[in-house]
Amino acid sequence: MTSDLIHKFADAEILLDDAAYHKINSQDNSMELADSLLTDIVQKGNAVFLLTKDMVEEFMEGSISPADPISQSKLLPQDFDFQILQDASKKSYTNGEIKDFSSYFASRYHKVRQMLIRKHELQNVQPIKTAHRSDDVVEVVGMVNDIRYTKKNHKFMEIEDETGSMSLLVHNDNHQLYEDAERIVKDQVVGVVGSRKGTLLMASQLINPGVPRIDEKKMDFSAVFLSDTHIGSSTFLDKAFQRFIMWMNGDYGDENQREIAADVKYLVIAGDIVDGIGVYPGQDKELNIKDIYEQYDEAARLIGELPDIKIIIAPGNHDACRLAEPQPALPEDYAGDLYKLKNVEFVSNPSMISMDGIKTLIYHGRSFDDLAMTVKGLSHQNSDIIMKELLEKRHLAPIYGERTPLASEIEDHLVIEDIPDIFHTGHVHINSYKKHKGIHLINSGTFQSQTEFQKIYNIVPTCAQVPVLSKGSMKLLKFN
Ligand code: D5M
Ligand code: FE
Ligand code: ZN
Repeated sequence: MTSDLIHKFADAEILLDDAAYHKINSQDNSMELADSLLTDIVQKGNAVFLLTKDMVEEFMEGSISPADPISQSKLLPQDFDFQILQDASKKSYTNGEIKDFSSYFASRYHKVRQMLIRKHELQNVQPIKTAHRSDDVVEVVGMVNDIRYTKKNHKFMEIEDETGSMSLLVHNDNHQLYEDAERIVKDQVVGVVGSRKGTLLMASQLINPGVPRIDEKKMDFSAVFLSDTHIGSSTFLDKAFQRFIMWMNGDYGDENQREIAADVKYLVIAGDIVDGIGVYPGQDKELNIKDIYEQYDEAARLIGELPDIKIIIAPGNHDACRLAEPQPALPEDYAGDLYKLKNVEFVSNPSMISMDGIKTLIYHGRSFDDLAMTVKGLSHQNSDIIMKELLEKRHLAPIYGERTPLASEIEDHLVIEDIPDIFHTGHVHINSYKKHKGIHLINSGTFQSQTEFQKIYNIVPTCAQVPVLSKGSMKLLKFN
């Protein structure tokens, strides 16, 4: 019993102080109390490292109130409890000028640092400037600004905080550490433990903020995930999409599949709804609908044929939106007919929504191109592994200045501050699914067959395969 309690918190990487432990242990329902405390911490996205008696008492008095959602819960006749928890559309946008640069990176650094300094390995973090003079084991938090290899294939990294910069050496004899280092990318914020040798830090540990294991929430409905429909493209699979619409309406599939359809309450679309225009040279030759407004009209016509469930749409890099992330929600000027559908909600890329209490992080996935290109072992085929890596780094697009355009806002909206129950992405046109620490990682593939561009890059899409989280369990329905 006693050790169960301690183990429970240890598994979530949280230490209990003695008083907190006695407080919880003295309750009749100590294990349930522990569970709800952990759930509460996870739901708030607080990377709590040490739980004190005060915190336990505060929780028991119910005085920790959940964060206010941006929009009020909207109750529709079917009783949807839908909330938009995070959306960058309504935040004041800068014009992305250089002067916002330093505040953008400072925001990223401080948000991730807050998570890192709660880790037990980093209880004695010092500024890089003073670390240069320290003789003991050094703990620092820095943003990676350079990665190189020595002639003997050891790894060099330069990290930086507001007080200075420091070079790290990762020796290739230390296999585990070297493996960790190989997954570190430029511009990510990382914790480092090491010993100083002159001006160099010999790293012994590289620490990501990570995510704790979450308890799965009960789900008495089904949610469907789509992305990359590319409506308007000549390679849009209209017949398959028609079958999908029929299934959603209960008119297609076997009995089992129809039963799933009957439970569907939410549909999330993670970008590239239409193919757009002028996205790449010569795109017009591959378009059936060459007018962007008409592409959205067609999207509205198709989505209008779906049953009266809640539909959430975020943009992707083919949509009529600013490209720099965070991308604001689809503009009404372009997607007027979609806006006329009363059951559709428009959110930014990325955004966080709550579907009857199930928190879902939506991100199109543009940064996958950068990660697949940079990190050995990551590829478009395994976006679930990339998603896991991004969660552990607590950032959706850590690499700055490659293929993913990032707006240099005053605040970095791509830090994963709150831990979702579902992480939904698209972009790679290849389905993937994995459960990581209780979080569903879903990539919803595409409704577009292989394009000329994809042939050149040998990208083989998985088409018309729709992931459905049916009362908590993942099903992949095929419409091709
Ligand atoms: O992306 C469709 C697919 O093409 C997806 O697998 C990513 C890949 N893609 C897209 N743009 C690039 C670039 N610039 N380099 C490499 N791979 C890329 P979509 O967003 O639908 O065009
Ligand atoms: Fe796409
Ligand atoms: Zn895309």
